[in-house]
Amino acid sequence: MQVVQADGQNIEPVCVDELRIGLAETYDVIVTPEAEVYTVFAQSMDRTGYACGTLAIHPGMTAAVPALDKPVPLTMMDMMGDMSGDVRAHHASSEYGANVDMRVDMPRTNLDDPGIGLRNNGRRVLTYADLRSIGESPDPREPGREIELHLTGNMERYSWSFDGLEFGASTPVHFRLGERLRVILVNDTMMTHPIHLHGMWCDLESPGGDFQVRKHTIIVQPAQRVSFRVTADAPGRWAWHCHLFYHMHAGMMRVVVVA
Ligand SMILES: [Cu+2]
Repeated sequence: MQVVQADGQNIEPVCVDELRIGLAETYDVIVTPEAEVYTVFAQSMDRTGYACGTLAIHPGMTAAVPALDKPVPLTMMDMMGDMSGDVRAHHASSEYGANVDMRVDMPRTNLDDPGIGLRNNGRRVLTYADLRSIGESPDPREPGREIELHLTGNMERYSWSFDGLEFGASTPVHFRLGERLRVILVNDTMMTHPIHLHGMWCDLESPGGDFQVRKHTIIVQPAQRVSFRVTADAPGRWAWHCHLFYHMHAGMMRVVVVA
């Protein structure tokens, strides 16, 4: 597959065998058939089920359907981050409470990780390091300030939150209309969260802080730190949340006010 768009935005084409799609993410791919019939196969991340379709030159043709991959346990990197790295996280005081059962002190910043269950599987798997918007940064201004939020939870209580504050206990995040700011997300949990910002684009940065790709939903892997730039060009109140419904509903949601 040649991936040509991410979240509806043109990217430098990249060829892969497989890609992970977080809830709300979209990818557009071009397939150039070399055989007459293919199975397009999509398995859930927990490997309990799949959907598949057939791409063929004539109706009624079928191709082999692969077996589900085996579930893979988390690694130390998924729980501890990068212990040899030099990025240290600072945790808000609200992260020290019953809503949070885990904090990552040394998050990893690598974007070239295909994620849990997709590492070293013999296939060419898309990673965020492969995604490059075509052209220059849509807003070349340097960010005027930074906002850091941590993705938090307590697995046993099934509580999910930002900075340890469930939605009902939180206050809005304020963006100033017209500003360019940097948002840093640190995942203090062992789950993979697709974080969706309404109303404005997220311009994902490389680990070195260079503009890489424009998206509206950014997967944050366990123990990972990502940063992106936002141009606050949409006045109003916007939802910002994990797109896994069970997480959003349990509290991993904030209101962003742009004014
Ligand atoms: Cu989530």
